[in-house]
Amino acid sequence: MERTLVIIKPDAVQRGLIGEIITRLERRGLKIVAMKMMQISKKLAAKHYGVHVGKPFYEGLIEYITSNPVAVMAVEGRQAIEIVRNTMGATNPAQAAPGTIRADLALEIGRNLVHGSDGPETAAFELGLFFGEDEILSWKRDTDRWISE
Ligand code: DAT
Ligand code: MG
Repeated sequence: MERTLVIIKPDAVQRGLIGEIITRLERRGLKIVAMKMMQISKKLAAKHYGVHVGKPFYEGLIEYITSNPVAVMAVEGRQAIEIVRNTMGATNPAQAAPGTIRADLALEIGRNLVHGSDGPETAAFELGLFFGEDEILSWKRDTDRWISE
């Protein structure tokens, strides 16, 4: 089964949307295999957003993501990476499809509530940044057989 990293960003935590976002992911059938609250350090943020170094929004992005607590999760499911990205919607909420988290709950690209890894290599890298091996649980859910063939 595929695993991906989800970050419920500081704006979502401040706005009381942790439950709403988790609910949307859970209701699709994704399984949470790790979860914690944390405040991201500058060092961790720089690693996580390393691909964006030098872009005009980089400094603001680091400031924002480290400013307040976030909730981070590892979620698992068939095609979890793509499913999470599609549930989140496009990076800019103004362009996100209605029904997605970013379209339904956000207005601006710099306050887009949620992060999801964008590919298998990124997912493995990002999960490794945020979770130790022993923090990610392999557990059997009784509804699994009703969600996956
Ligand atoms: P995503 O979060 O959808 O994977 P990304 O990896 O391209 O998007 O960018 C990471 C975050 O950086 C994104 O969630 C919001 C911010 N960002 C990206 N492009 C931006 C821009 N043009 N202006 C302001 N913030 C931007
Ligand atoms: Mg990205």
